[in-house]
Amino acid sequence: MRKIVNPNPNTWAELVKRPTKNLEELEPGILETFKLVQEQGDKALLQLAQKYDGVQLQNLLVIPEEMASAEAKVPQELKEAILQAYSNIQLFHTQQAEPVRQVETMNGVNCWRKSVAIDKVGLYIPGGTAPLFSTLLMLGVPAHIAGCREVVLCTPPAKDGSVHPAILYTASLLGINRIVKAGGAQAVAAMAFGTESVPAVYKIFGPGNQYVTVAKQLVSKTGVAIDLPAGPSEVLVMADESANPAFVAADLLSQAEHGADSQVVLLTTSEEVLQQVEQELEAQLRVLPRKEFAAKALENSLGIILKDRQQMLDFSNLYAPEHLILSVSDFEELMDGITNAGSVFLGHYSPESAGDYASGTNHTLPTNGYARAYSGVSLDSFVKKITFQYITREGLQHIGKTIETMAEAEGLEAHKNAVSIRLKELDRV
Ligand code: HSO
Ligand code: ZN
Repeated sequence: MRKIVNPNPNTWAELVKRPTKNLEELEPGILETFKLVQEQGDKALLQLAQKYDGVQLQNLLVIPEEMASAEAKVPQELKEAILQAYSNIQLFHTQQAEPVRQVETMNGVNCWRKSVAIDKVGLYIPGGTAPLFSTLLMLGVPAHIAGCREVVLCTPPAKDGSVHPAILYTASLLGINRIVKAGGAQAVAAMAFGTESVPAVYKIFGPGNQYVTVAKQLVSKTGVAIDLPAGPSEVLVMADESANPAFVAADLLSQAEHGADSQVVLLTTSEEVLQQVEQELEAQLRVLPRKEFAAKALENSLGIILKDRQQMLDFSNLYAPEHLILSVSDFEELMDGITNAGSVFLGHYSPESAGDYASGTNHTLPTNGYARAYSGVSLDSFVKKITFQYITREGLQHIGKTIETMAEAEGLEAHKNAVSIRLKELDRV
């Protein structure tokens, strides 16, 4: 962890920059993959599973027998945990539904807005070093509440052609029955363009490696929506003297273990706190199974001493962390000053892991400073909001003149006429 003491505020803009990678060089290969999937559909997916996942698949889609046997492989304790998390996430996201409110802006001019599910969505769940069935809950629960008619799930198969049982168990809870054994850019292509087995969807969700990220960006240029511009995970912790250094170190490591490119930041006003956290980091890191990733991530990470709480808040708002933990005694005084963050964890007993798994909030969040302008995934991400209006005869008589005047001033005669022609008819009767 790079230690920085009282950095001059005019250096902050540099400090909050994430270590970025240039991913443009991946584009040609990904476009090749797209072409293959567009031309050969399922056949391309099977071929690419062989090439990238090292597996000769018997079937591209998970079959009911695989679903049934997965259920038996998930330990009871894990099932119960998944059910508890499901229930909390469901409760929190159900409350996000927006009621239809009809507004009469003028006499006889009625406007309202209605949320309508995105008909077809695609969820990508990475395989690789960790089977993120928790991410499937975070995407599948709001998709289910929104009422998306077609939900496809793509996830790369293991070497033996299987999909992790916890992913299949979670999918069955969510009623997702089209599970495609495909990963990487080819999975994104399949969901964007469609194949014999994979319906083309309107929006693609989910994290992934660099290939998946670039593939999502590329298909988004063709009119398929994507959830968020994804980047490596990050957490920023503000800690004061009341913080427990072991807790703080554990929180920092919980993000650092995601990957070598994760970034964690500690802000404190106390030299002593920083020192103690550093000691704890060392001790806890040593025994972590994923210590290689975490150690690499810590190399890109920052421990910063600032003058006071206001500076901590200002720095954090500039950084716009995906996750923000306030390990301070008076978080109530700080929390209203937070303007940029994906998800916030208050006090000493709200670890980020709670939001990652089970408290109810969503863990698909804006990284890389996108929290300045983007929100995390929520029920809103799975619906479009359609506006309606109904204008009565009297309504048009009330509002007509305003429209005519504005249309005329913009030089748009046909617009004006669409009102005038009706007003004339109303005058006649
Ligand atoms: N912290 C990750 C989500 C996750 N953590 C899944 C554990 N499993 C999102 O930034
Ligand atoms: Zn996490």
